[in-house]
Amino acid sequence: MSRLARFTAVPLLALVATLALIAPSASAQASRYEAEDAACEGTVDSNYAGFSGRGFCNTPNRVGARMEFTVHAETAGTLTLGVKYANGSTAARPADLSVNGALVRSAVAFEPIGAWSSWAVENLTVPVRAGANTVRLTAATAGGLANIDYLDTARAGDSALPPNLQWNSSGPLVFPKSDATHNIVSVKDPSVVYHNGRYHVFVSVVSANQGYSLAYLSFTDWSQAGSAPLRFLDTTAIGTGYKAAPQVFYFAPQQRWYLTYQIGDNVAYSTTANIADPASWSAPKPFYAGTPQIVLDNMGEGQWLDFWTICDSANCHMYSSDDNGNLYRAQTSLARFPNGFSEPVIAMHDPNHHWLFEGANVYRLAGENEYLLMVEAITAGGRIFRSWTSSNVSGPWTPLADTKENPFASRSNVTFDGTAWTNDISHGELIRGGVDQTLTVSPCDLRFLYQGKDPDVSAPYNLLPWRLGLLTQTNSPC
Ligand SMILES: [Ca+2]
Ligand SMILES: [Ca+2]
Repeated sequence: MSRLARFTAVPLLALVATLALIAPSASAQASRYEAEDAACEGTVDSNYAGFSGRGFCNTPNRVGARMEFTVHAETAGTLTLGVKYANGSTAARPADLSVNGALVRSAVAFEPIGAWSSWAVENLTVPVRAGANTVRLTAATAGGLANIDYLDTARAGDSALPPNLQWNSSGPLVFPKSDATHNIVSVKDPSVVYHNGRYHVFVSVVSANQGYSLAYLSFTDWSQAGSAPLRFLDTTAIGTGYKAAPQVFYFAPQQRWYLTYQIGDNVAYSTTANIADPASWSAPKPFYAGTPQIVLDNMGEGQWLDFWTICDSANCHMYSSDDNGNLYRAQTSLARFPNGFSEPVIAMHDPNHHWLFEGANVYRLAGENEYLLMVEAITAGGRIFRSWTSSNVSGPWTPLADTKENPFASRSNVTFDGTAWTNDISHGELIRGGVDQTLTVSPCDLRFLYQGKDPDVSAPYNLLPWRLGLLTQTNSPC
């Protein structure tokens, strides 16, 4: 099915779009503007899967082809736009972005994704005035525009977190421990919840033969973390074979604990009714039939990894990375979880794969209409975390502290109790205020359990001596 939507019909279409979208209340978290309801110079098509609503805008393949959204802003200021697009060609389809007739950014890339049924989001922060704003994309090359599905908006600025974060780190708190059948060289990738008076920590452990598996430890206080025994989960129904990067949360609708983790070419989960009993986890079940095509087409020399699930009141969202500059997001409904996850969409991309590498976390900030995204990057000075916020768990994402000079967490904004034992602030997890699938943290009490290592040791990545330490924010505004 396709529908002609001539660009000459802008006034009527713009009016319809404006009327339809004034409806969201002042508390609306984000607004979606479907391309098929906007002014599309070209056809509204539906011949490739993965779109929202009734279709997507397919412009003529020529310079100057354009489409225009009418976007409502409650107040003047900045909005972050998330433009969902498909580009199954082999070249970028750059577009000039203008707002209310003024050029905001020229040649936004709209990079190729591999297939017309694969979708990605460009995150763009723009100035707006109160009321109706025209947001226009104009093709800069002969390919025309990428196919455009919709434009999401989120307010930008006004974060509950300070723009410059400062931290103090503990020394190493959790160490590798071996037994008769496990010769462990590192503990890494922690996920942690505090429940019934105890911390419950799940980690990857790497053995001297470079094999990855999962382990569990529990303690009442951080001073006890170093003496807590490691319970190796390959002796449970989770089983042997490659398992890494766990995430634990309580899925309240089913009154079950979920442990998700990567199993090589896929992501799997186990469940239990009792988080304190590591023998009770169920056997792994994969979320997908295999690695999705969009990941295969975009991961390059990387791999699909570091899966992270967070739910709002309607949906569960699974973020993941590929070590190749892509942050993916997939979605299922709260009612269908753990089944029904969609094909992932590229939620963010950076052409420098080290700069948007892996280890993504997303949290809801308690008491705020705000979500926090953190992604690990590699710099010459070590691993760091960059950060973004959004009023919607699915984005679009606005930079918070995302530069080398102003990171979320790196050696440069961390002081140490005693020796600075690591230059890397790597894969970890914030200490949550609760345990459930909303992954809520207090913006007044940021603590980050992370992996670090002795900077003087050089070894293959899988043999690096990772240990766990705890960052505590020192400039809380609360
Ligand atoms: Ca076209
Ligand atoms: Ca659409």
